[in-house]
Amino acid sequence: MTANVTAGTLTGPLSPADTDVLDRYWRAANYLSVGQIYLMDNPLLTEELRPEHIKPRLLGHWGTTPGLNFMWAHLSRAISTLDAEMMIVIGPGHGGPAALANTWLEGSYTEVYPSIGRDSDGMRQLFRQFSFPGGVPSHVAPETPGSIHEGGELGYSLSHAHGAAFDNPGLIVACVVGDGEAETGPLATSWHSHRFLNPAADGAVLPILHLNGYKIANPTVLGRLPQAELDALLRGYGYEPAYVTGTHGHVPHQEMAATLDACVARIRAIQAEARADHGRSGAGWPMIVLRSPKGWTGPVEVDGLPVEGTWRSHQVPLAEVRTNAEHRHQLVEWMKSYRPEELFGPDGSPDLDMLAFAPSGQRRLGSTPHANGGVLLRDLALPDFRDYAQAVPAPGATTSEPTRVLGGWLRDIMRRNAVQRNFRIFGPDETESNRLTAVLEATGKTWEEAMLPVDVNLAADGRVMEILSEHTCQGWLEGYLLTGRHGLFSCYEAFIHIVDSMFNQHAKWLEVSRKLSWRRPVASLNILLTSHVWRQDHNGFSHQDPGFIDLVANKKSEVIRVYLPPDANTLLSVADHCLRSREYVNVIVAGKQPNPNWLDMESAVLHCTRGAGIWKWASNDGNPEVDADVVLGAAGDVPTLEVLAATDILRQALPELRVRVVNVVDLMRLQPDSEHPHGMSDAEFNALFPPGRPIIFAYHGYPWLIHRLTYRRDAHRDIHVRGYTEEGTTTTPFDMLMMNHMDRFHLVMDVIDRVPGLVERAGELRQQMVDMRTRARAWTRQYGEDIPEVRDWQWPQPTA
Ligand SMILES: Cc1ncc(C[n+]2csc(CCOP(=O)(O)OP(=O)(O)O)c2C)c(N)n1
Ligand SMILES: [Mg+2]
Repeated sequence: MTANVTAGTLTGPLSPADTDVLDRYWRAANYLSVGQIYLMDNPLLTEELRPEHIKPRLLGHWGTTPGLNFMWAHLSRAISTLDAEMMIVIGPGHGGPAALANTWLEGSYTEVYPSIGRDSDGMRQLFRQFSFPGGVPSHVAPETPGSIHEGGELGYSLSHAHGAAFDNPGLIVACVVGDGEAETGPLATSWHSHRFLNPAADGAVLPILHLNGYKIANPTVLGRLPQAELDALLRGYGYEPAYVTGTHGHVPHQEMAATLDACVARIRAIQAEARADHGRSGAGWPMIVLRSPKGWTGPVEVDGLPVEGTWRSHQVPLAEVRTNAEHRHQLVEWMKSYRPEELFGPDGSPDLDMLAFAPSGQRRLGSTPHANGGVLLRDLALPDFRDYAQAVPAPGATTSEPTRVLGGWLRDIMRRNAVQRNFRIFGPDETESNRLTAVLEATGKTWEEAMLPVDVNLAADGRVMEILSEHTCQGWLEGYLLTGRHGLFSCYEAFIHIVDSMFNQHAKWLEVSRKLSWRRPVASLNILLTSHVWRQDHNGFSHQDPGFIDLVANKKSEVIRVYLPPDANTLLSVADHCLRSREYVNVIVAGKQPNPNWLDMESAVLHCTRGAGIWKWASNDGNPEVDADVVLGAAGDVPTLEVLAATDILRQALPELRVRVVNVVDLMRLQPDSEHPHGMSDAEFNALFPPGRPIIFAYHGYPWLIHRLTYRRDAHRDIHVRGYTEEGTTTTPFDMLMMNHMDRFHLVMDVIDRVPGLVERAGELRQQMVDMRTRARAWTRQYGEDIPEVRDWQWPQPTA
């Protein structure tokens, strides 16, 4: 696709008057951007620029900003003239001044922040607040209207943009990709995203590769590729690239306008074709490559060194404006080169003619409701999870694969929300491996490419999104949630670490958004971790890592929740809670292997509502006059089973020992109520874990986290935690437990060692435990599986 222009000519869709409007708008946005980086007073340069008008700390990123301003001006025109619904995702989010300048110009900003008016005082405040203590961040942050993407950490723009486009058939998401950003792993894989975008039912993404040639201090790989290689690369990714390369006068405007017109027409043609017969157009999606100088229109040279068009313009091209009169002079020249007198009235208000192409109302890029997804969010229609209850005639009497049970409920959520089209499940090729297979009875796995007879469960309009890129899954889901929909990411526990940093960024986004009254709450990010550390039977050490929970626990307590349901019914109850919640990251760790059902549904709901509790049926304390000698605590399905097996041994061998079993589903309950909204008061905590007697706590993950969460409790000195201590390999489930000293025999030994006076009485039992470990280990070595008395152990069942 080529625009109807050749470099150096003025032919194209724009009349001279149109070009003038666009150019003035662009100049205004550039003026406002420079002003934000430098000035805290004298916004219209009505007085001579003096040092006290200049910010003492010059912070921000100029280099990317003029290109972003150029795009915003042209996207606004396309929205208006083509009657298009668009939103923008800005990969190089360090160009915050651009988003702020444009939202102020188009009026979106003042609507959200009425104190920053569209007049000279508002302009002064707009400038002053930028990157200023108590002001607004330098990036396209949650504070910025029209944004779902901060861009502080580079790499997620395209996956966010696609997440926004899914199930939004009328929306075009313009996505600016930095040419440096394009070198990141997450961005590199996300070029494949359009292979999962259904032109019939989804919206479109229009990538705009911002080829300004440089990063902070280096050229970019894509910027230096020979044109033919760049073109081949992008075509290989399935795009039809259009190049906008003019840099002077009216040419870039004509090129960009013609190119955008053609791209939108192309998108509409692809969609119309697909929507007419639900077929797939053979042609690639359009994309734009904007090859422009970094720091375009900024100082050409500073202190004798080239700046415009080089990496030197990345941040603040004139670094000493306050102290260096020559720099100050250059700044004035630079700002005046935009001819502010043609752009703003004497009162500082933007000239209305210049806004001729700016859309109005919710069509403005800064006002699209899609970027404030909570406004559009509708509750999911959730089937009653109790209908999926596993029968539990007695604790441990039946067995289920928890995630398989969850899959049945998820299938029916898919069905009930098929018309709303606001629920998707994401995963890196693991939905079936994680045993959520039943969802595929309700929908397919999205696939837009060729299908072969050997393929199963693929569908062009599927709602299970599988790509072998945890980054892309996470990015898609974040984009989907932030635009007002619901979803679940299911992932092998060890590999969720791949998105550690994305989780961090999303949690930060939520933390800030919560404080902004105009941002409406979005659905929580639900992460189901299964195929977890203790049951990596097919794999081994590489697949054994429960550390994501530790990372999650670092984030502000307001936005994070961690659940470790011990069985199928508790998993259903927890999942229901999570899919109803807003503004959290919920992490659920649940096994997929056959696991005893401990709680009937009524008990499960009570237990999950409490978040932690004494399992009376497993305990033999409870008489108020003779309380527990020892508390056995558990968090996680496998630890729960081991604790119960250890309890069984203790109750048989030492019937006089009073054992209390406490199970924790909601890990954050362990924290004090001053630290986490779910935290227990000290009284509640002491009621479960009475101080002064040993607490042996078996935990799913790295043991230190339990200490971290409970260090303020009176009972802390009595808590002894067993967990995963980074001992792993491909071996049997019980051998894994023995390697990490969390097996039932070791837990019994811990009890004997910790309960005062017991070691003297229970020497023989202790020795038996040592021997049992030896026998169990030897059995695995001889027979390749766990010793039957461990494998077949059951919680004692009531005799009929
Ligand atoms: C993942 C990540 N790594 C490093 C950085 C630090 N950083 C900020 S901007 C930048 C250069 C970005 O270059 P590009 O994407 O080309 O943006 P532009 O040239 O438009 O400024 C870098 C490396 C970052 N923000 N995120
Ligand atoms: Mg760049």
